[in-house]
Amino acid sequence: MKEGIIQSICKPLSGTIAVPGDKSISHRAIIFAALAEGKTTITNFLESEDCLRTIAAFQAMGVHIQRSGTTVFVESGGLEALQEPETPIYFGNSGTTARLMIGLLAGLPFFTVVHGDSSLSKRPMNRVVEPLRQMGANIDGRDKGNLLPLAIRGSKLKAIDYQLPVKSAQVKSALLLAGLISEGEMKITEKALTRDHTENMLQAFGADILINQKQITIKAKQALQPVDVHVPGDISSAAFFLAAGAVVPHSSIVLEQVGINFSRSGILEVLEAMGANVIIDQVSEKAGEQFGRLTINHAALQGTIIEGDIIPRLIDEIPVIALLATQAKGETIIRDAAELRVKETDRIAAVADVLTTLGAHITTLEDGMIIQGSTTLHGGKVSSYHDHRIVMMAAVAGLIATEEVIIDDISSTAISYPNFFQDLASIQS
Ligand code: SPQ
Repeated sequence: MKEGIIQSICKPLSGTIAVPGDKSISHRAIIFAALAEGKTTITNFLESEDCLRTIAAFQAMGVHIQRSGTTVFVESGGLEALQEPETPIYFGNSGTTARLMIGLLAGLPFFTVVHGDSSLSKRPMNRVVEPLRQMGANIDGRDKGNLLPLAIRGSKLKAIDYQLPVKSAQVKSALLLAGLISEGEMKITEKALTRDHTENMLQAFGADILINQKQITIKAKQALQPVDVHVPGDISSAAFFLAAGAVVPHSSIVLEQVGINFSRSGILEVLEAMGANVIIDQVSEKAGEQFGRLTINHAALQGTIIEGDIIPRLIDEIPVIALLATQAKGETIIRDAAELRVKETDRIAAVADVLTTLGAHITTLEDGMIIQGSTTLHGGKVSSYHDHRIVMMAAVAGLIATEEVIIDDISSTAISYPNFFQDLASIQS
């Protein structure tokens, strides 16, 4: 446990930050580099606890992976060379590692046991286990295979035609990985666009994949070709500085080389709808991923409605959007976001608890919340819920609260943004 005390700031925030590499893309870069035969170099890799779990999983299967800061060198004999791990694989807190690896392990010719920390052991795995079983997977575990630990006896999988019942990039990606190593042609249809980094990376590594609106078709048994990957800055990490710049008077913050892939950048549309002053320039593209420079200047905010297909494009930013809403004039309604209840913690309950402890007016809904603004936040002691996104949201709240905000444990920032507090301090001087 490491307590964090955030003092309210009396000066504007200003400066330039290069937020660390994107967590979702860092995981996928390791996975595809390990499946391709040959050498891959990954730059601007996110050195965080979650992404290191994905590296460790492949090292346990015999892949050579070395790190030098944020550069990672992967040398693999390809899919066929992956070996049975001798001990259970630990996924820590990482839902992405868990879901994607289960999809892959289900079709590999060996036995694996996978487990995670107490938060991950409560998160539903049925969403991947159930369609994998339809493909012929042999998976068992607590709650009939819904909860970690799981025992996976790899088997020959058959491709299926699957309509995703949940709007989840992890489920889509797990099934794309399973599809890659199964017999036949796999078709996956989503209800709404979720982050598409797996599809982009499959294409970059030379896979034959067809994307037709919301349907993705992938052919089985394809050999991937190694390709170097440069990971963009994580927009989900940038979101905390976008919020800080928007709410601290007279602030101006520049965020360099942020990933602004459409399937991830819903927060930019919400900021615009709320009246925030965001400038996007220096836009470029590499391997299907867009990068851009974001400048946020303080502005008066107004409430808005966030619902429907935009939700999966900003799901991880909802905690900090809720904080923005406390500073916006009028009401903000967030709906269709029941998925928040099965993240590292129940993020609807956690956001409401932390922000109401600081004086916000929030009504929770089964699938979202209604926030009345604008409110002056006062100080107080809040729980981190051991959730990195809750800690960082509470830290930004602390900048504008009238007294200090004490967060009981800030150590979970190691999951996605180990240097968050150093970067926050760098724009306060
Ligand atoms: O990896 P994990 O723990 O699931 O991480 C989170 C996060 O806040 O960092 C969610 F808790 O992000 C998920 C995201 O919510 C990362 C992700 C991905 O990389 O594919 C997809 C989203 O989850 P889902 O369940 O909607 O597919």
